[in-house]
Amino acid sequence: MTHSETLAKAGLTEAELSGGTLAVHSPIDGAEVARLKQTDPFDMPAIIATSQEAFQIWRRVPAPRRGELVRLLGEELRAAKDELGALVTLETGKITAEGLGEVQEMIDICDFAVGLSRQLYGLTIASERPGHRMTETWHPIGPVGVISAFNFPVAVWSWNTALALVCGDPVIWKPSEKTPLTALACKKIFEKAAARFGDDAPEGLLQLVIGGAEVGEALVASKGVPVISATGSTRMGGVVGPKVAARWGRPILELGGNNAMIVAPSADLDMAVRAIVFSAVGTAGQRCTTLRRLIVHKSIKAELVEKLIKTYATLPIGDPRSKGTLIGPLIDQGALDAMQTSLEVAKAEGGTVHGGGPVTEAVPGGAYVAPALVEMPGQTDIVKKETFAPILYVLEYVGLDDAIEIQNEVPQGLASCIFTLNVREAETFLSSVGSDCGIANVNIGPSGAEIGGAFGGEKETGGGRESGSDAWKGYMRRQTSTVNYSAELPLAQGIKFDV
Ligand code: UN1
Repeated sequence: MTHSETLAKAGLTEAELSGGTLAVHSPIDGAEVARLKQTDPFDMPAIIATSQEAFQIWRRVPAPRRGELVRLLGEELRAAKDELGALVTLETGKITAEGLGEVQEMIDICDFAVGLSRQLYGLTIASERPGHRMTETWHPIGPVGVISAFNFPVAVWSWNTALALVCGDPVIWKPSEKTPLTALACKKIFEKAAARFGDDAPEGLLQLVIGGAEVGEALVASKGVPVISATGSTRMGGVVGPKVAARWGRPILELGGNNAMIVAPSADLDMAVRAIVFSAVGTAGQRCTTLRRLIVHKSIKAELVEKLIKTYATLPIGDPRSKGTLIGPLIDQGALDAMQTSLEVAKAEGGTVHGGGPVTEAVPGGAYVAPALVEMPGQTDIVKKETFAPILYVLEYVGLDDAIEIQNEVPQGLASCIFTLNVREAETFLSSVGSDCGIANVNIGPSGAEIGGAFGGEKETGGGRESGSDAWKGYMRRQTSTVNYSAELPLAQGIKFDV
């Protein structure tokens, strides 16, 4: 299918795709596929005001009814799955299965949010005073600004939006400048759901703003947007987080990862190899959860490295739309350059690099690259950095305590895992003295998390949680209420204050 056909099938019109200043390229072949009109930063106050007005209406709609809108969104996503998946592939370079998988993740979070819309449970709390009742209630908080990254251009938006909508909050979405087309398509899918929903979905419940830093900064700076959920680099989060906090907003940050796998002597190595390859080279190493460090027991290191080198040599790299391809292109030439620079630094720090070179014969115009396996003498500076590319550093350990120390000794804290058949090792890894990450798995790679769990991590990963579990609480305000149904006025803490 040509790029134009993919765009048309996803419902994007010629008029929408042209006449603007933001050039959009497909990483598949570098072709320019659109010139989008950008949001004028001057319009941001009005956009935020519209969102505030929508909030006044939406917060009054009962939560299960709000859930109905998300149910319809899930239905529309099911109907559009193939076309939207293909557009994700066109715009990010993900292979077809991963493009479709991303849309599936959107459908799944919609289902989750629909169930949630009949819950949003509060608490009753035992009061220390006679004739008193204490409760905790969750209320809508207001407009949520969603700043999303290129690598999961639509799933991460949907995690935030499905929850925000059932929680009673409108959304203003600023997608990555590298992936605005999938955002346009999602906006249209949302509008279909909203049209079916009826009149109680206010105008401006979902607004899309397209552009660069200035547009994002307007969201970040505005008191009219109480929650900013930002996904991207640690550098970006380091700017956004303090700015949001300084105006008393709530940042939900999902930033860089430097995810590791410990492979213990008892590990099922064939299973480990499959998990390593998917999580290290899948999405061309451009997931937040990508496996970047392999911490292998000394006794099995040589065997495992040999198996991996063999498997890496067979991996089909090329057009992500072609059947059988497992590794598509990097997002752009800049990503490829950054990868090559990191490999040079790794060499200078004593690393032995296997693979990792550009694959020029794949598709002209795209930044295709062979995944790299890099044996390192220790956890040097470059290993502690996240390079958003398929580089897997291999380190060696002897005792489990050392392995856990190596695993935790990086600034990031997103995903981690251990391959072992030894229950003591597995439980230690998951315990309070084990992995310090937001995600810790046993006999599963660090990537490809299900939507049902809370997603996010500690340290420079930003501390935010999105998606499942009780992440919805981040999109609501908590209210504690004490009701006195007695004829006395006892004070808490036994204080006497007779007037
Ligand atoms: C991301 O890379 O920002 O766990 C999100 C995973 C996916 C989500 C990744 N479910 O790999």
